Amino acid sequence: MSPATARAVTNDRQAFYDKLSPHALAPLWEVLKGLVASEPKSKAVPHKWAYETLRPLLLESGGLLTAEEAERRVLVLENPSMPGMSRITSSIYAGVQLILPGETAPAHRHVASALRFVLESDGGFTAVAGERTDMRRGDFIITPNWGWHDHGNAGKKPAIWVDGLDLPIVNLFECGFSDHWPEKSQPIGKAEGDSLARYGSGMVPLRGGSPFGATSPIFNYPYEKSRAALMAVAAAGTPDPHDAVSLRYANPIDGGWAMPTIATWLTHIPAGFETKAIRSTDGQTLVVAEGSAELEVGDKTFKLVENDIVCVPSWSPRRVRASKNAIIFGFSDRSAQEKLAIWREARS
Ligand code: 1HN
Repeated sequence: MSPATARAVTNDRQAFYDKLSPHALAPLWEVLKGLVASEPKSKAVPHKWAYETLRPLLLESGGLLTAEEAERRVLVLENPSMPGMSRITSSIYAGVQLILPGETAPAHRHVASALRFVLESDGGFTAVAGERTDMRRGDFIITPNWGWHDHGNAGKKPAIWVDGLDLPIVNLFECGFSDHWPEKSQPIGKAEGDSLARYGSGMVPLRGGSPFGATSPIFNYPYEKSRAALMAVAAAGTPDPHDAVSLRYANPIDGGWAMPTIATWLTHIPAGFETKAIRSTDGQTLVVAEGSAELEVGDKTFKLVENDIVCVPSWSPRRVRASKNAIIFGFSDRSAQEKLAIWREARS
């Protein structure tokens, strides 16, 4: 085709496209390749939030407004490639929350499910659907969809934790509702430890499922128990080449992920151990609970120490090497992807 003919064809096509748009029509062939990629190209970029940088800024926010004024005093972990979109990966929201001694984050509920991974707490507590639980470092705590929840701090030091929510998923489907309890705190109708006693010892009540529907009936998986299990498994065998030593948090009713939309797990990497590259379609957020490690994500390498947070976009190859015995808490949208039968992984 001569350049003049090519120009004429382009002009004809453009003239045609201009006729389409007033009728809310568009030519698929101009966008097809972007819509159906040969493999995922995440909008998110790999990024590390160093706790050393983040913590003083979070504490500074504590001098500006109370937890009650803020409703939730949180610094959002914003993926640098998606500023203003309140998400750490394309489908998951994450933030770091602060409750100072004596403060209350008032009771509310929403369709979005939330998880907490506790970084600092000496008297921090949360109440979920009528049961209170102490928050201790390393605890994985769930706020199920539509469950009332409020947080407090009866201690003398700041309580700080990582929040993960499925908000981008709920908002994609446009099914978000929320509601406020008339008072600051909800009434407590259950004994502390009730859910763990009923569901957390390899036994469950003879009748009935989870009071939280598709979400695990256990709402605090204490670090003490999870860590002991992980380290016993580590002591009993050799680490997996790709997963090191990993256990996932399970719903005791059906053995599935603890939350219907968010997958959560705990990984131990022994000092000196290096995993082989692996990638999966779930965008991941990793929080260093113990030790230190180097994490390779695509062409970036992050040096990680305790409480550092890093995100791994969908389909980015990842590899980790522990410089000191490390324990990492991870969460992602894998739970939702598996239910929709779209999750994939590839190991090298
Ligand atoms: C929320 O309810 C909490 O309950 C934390 O602690 C973070 C971010 C967006 C929307 C709701 C909480 C949140 C949130």
